[in-house]
Amino acid sequence: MKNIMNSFAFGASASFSLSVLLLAGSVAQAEDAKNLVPLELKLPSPGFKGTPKDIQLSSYVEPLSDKPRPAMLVPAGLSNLAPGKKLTSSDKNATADTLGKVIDGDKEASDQSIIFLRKGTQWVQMDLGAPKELFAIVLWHAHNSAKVYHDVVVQASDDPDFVKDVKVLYNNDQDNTSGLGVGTDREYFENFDGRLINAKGVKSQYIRFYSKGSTESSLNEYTEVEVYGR
Ligand SMILES: [Ca+2]
Ligand SMILES: [Ca+2]
Repeated sequence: MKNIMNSFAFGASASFSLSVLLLAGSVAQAEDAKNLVPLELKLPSPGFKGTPKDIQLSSYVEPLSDKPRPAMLVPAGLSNLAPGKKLTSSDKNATADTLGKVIDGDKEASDQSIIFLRKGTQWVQMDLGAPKELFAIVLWHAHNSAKVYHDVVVQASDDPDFVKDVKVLYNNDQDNTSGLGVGTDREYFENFDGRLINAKGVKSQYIRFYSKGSTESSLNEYTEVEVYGR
């Protein structure tokens, strides 16, 4: 009988601690919800003008908009975590110096601002050094001409090999040609805005950016990645 009483007392106290934790979590969330601010981005100069040339498009490409993108609301006090972080790639010919250009702050449309990775499904991976809460990611492949990148998939994980605990932040590979799972996001024209991705506060140490060529070339281009978190 004593044992039963003990385990009851333990159970009650554990569930009390859990409630306190959940309450603390929701208080923090409520605090964040009160302090949401528009995410301020510094955009590069537009790289091309006019409507896209006659190019073959998927049925799930988003029309190119000429309206300013609405700002994303994020918790106050975030910063871009990307500068200085370690980058690796599926393309072993890409040196650390080359990959460094993806986080050097230069997101212009000029030739010197763009790096090239080989054909096929390729990725660039960022190691944040420790798990971070991620809220917004901005990705520029190359906006020197009107083109649409294929199989844009952004994943977060605490596993550097992306085998387990993989969280999908974006996936527009609706026909699953890269085999990472059927995406539900849309393809889009690259432009100076970059692609703004809502990471919804997921906590992860590694982020992987996949692509599989564009309507212009089977090579993969990367210009800049920004990661807003804390
Ligand atoms: Ca850059
Ligand atoms: Ca595809």
